[in-house]
Parts: sequence; C-alpha cells; structure tokens
Amino acid sequence: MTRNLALAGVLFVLVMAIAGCGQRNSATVKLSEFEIKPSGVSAVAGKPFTLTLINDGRVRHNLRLESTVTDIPLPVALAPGEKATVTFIPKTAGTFTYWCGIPGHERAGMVGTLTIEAS
Ligand SMILES: [Cu+2]
Repeated sequence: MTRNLALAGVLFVLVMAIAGCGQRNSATVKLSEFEIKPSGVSAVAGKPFTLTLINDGRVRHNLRLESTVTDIPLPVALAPGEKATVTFIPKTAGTFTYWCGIPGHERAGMVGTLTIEAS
C-alpha cells in the first residue's frame, strides 16, 4: 500500500512536470556588470509570471520593465548578492524591453528582451 502511494506520488510529479512543459511562467534573471542574463525571457499574457532577480554583481542594480507590461513596482535597487521575487500578470502580448535603471548601466549593456506570447 505504501509502495503504491509512493508510485502514485512519483507519477503525479511526472504528469505535473510534463503538463508544465512549454509554460514559461517563471524566470530567473541575473544582473551584473554590465549584462543581464539571460538577455531574453518569455512569458504568457494573462497568466501569473514570477520573476526572480539576483544581483550577481559588485554594485547596485535593478530591473525596469515597460509600463505596458505591468504596473507592478519592481525593486528600486538590489545590493550585491541581493535577491528579489515579483509576480505579475503580463497585460498584453508583444515584444518588450527590460533594462537596468541605474544611470549608465543600460547603455553599458544591461538590456534584454521580454517576449510575451498570447495565451
Ligand atoms: Cu545595473
């Protein structure tokens, strides 16, 4: 009986993993001097999207998103080593930009593309 329950548990996890394939509703973005990794992230319009930000650099960084994507406030700045998670529902499908809002960082290369697919 215990074994059957364990097997059922494994199957459940497998089915959930397969069902989750193709659903890009979360992403982790690493900020450093002077790049944002990855430089491209995908999400689905109308579905909750969890974005984890990690400052992998030695100076303060942040991440800015076009207001057409979301009105949710993002952290003003992350100290080196700091991590933050925000969840929001992308408003519309399209191709948008994310960048570091600390003066000079965007021009130095801290930019990326957020692709929001229609649901
Ligand atoms: Cu920066």
